[in-house]
Amino acid sequence: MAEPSGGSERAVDKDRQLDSVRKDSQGALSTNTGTRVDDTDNALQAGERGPTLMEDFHFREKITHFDHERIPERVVHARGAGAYGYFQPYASLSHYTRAHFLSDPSVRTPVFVRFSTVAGSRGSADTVRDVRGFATKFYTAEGNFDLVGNNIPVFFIQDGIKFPDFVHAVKPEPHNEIPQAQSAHDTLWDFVGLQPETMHMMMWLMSDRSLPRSYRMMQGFGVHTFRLVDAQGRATFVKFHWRPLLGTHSLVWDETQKIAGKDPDYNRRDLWEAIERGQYPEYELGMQLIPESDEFAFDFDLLDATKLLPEEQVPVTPVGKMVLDRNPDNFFAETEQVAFHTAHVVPGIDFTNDPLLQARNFSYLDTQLIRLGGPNFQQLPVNTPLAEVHNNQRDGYGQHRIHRGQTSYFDNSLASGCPYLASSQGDGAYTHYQERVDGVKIRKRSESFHDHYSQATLFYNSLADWEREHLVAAFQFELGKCEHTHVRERVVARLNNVDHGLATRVANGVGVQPPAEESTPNNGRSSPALSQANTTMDTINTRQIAVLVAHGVEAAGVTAFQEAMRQRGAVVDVLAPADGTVTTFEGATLSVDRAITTVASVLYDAVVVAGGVRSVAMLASDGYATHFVAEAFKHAKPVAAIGAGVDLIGSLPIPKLRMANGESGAAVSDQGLLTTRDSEPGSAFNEEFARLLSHHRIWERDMAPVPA
Ligand code: HDE
Repeated sequence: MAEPSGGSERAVDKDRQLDSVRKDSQGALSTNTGTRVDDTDNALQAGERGPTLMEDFHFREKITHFDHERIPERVVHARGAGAYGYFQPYASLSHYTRAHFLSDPSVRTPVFVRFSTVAGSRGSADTVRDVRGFATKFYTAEGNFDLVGNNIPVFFIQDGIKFPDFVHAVKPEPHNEIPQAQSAHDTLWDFVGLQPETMHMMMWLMSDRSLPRSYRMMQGFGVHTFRLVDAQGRATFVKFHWRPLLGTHSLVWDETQKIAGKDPDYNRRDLWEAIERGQYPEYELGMQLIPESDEFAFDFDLLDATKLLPEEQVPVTPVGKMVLDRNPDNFFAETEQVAFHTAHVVPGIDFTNDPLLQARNFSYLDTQLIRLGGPNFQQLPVNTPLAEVHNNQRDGYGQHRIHRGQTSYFDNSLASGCPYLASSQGDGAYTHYQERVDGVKIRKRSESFHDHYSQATLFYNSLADWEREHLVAAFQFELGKCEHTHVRERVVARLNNVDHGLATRVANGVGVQPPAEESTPNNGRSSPALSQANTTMDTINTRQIAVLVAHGVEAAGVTAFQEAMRQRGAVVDVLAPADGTVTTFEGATLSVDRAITTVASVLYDAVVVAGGVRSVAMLASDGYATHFVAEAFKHAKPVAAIGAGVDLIGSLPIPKLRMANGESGAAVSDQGLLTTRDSEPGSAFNEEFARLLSHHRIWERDMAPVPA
């Protein structure tokens, strides 16, 4: 085999490959056979008011093509957003794996990533409570490698044979197709109550992990234990992790529900816009590496996908970085038609006997056949590998290749034996890891898969107080939506095995009898790495800040603040009661980015009320503006006021915190409320604002009393 070319050149190869199929809108209108068309608004008919004629081939072709535009949406993960980029390892991992793309730090491998929700249809809202898919296709020189992961490190079930049951339970109920993209309904919780193996994952689903602020701010996990195999055939178990460089951050539940109406494309738009602005999402790939000799060293089974491997036991080694730097040209052609498959592996990466992974290795190929209409889906441009493809597979729907020659079988002599068999050494052929397998045919779950609660408790214990509050509220919300009392009761009984206090609080919130006594004592174990309180909080890059202004605004303060935040990478929007410009206190004009009525506080990370007595008076009498600020406060966001803006905050129905008063220019910061009477706040104000924003939210603030 020719040595795969290395260096940064490779990252553009996929882009170059796609160039051959890109098509711009240009030239004269024509049919699909190239016949030019001079009228596409009026069908051919017999007389001005007569019937349409069969003869109108342009009409028939246009309508027929339209009638066939839709393909089946993915049975799960139907709603998604994708982007291209590249991956580059920090150093060679050749002592663990022979995979070429992990063996040379000078090799940049092109990637396509698709993020998704799971339960909703293609047109459902982005911010529903759900797991997020995080699927990466590496176009390596040795073939495509797909890492098809989620943003949660464990899964609902242990054996893939239960997947259709689980998905049927979480999807809209079959008799009335309600609710869309929601887990808060009877069938899911009925399933959960009857399947204790779901309990660990349900803790994650009820946590803030299922409400990511951005696809750029969530982790990714391969979930299963995989194998890395080196050139000598030695294996190491591995768990894959993606860590976003911006930190792992979430929205709050009330906010996500409102965003679902205000901007159903919230996460998709956020990804698209960040890439368009050149603020490329970045993720570090990490690996937990486990020697084969440690296969049985843990109190859970490495083959059980409902378990995670605590980082405190086996640290995550950072091995490389992925950058997403290009949006697709066409959603359907690329993001919809991309076909991931867990069995798309390259030499040096292999499977384990995790029964969930084994089932996936069947399902993903099968699903593409129905979704993409036949066996030639690998020829779709987004799926085409950069590695050369030669084999004797022929024909089928959508065959785009023109295979030449007389032979399509192996072994042959008429084509000099081509395509010939690759060797594992010189030609880099894939060889399966030689695992010894010995067993009787049996339908039985291993004893080592039987503990369903220890890690659910571990996760619960690891959460910060505010995360735990959110989790309790989520359980109460979801079970509170269930019509059947016995469904609520059974889940509460399961929770009693996780933590008695948790079960009691949930029971009290949903009107069922709390368990009289604890069934399993809390094991007291925790893993700090599982809490989002311990994530990266050192940047405000790409954060969205709203500055509220009206006529009479003291603009000097606004402009200086804007500049200071932009230098730190944040996006600052000036919002006013109407679009266009406002006349400033200084007599100049200030451009308005958006009218307040066209956006909402839930679309921003922080809000600032600008100074200027007239401006503030106008904003204070505008219900949209006051609601905007109160709501941002309710959602624990940094809220700041400059000069007379402080008076607007004082008039709101929010808890009374300490605020700047009198004529003193000094800024006062209290639980994320930052105020200064100075109409041109200085660098100390800006520093403090950036610090608050880098912490994402101010969780110690009491959000409950705010009526917004
Ligand atoms: Fe999937 N899953 N899955 N899944 N999954 C699909 O494949 C399936 C599982 C995941 O952006 C489907 O092409 C089974 C775990 C992602 O295109 C389907 C089982 C994890 C995506 C399928 C699982 C995932 C899918 C639907 C249990 C995290 C979206 C369309 C054995 C590690 C990929 C498609 C994209 C998509 C089957 C469990 C992640 C039907 C049978 C565990 C990110 O093949």
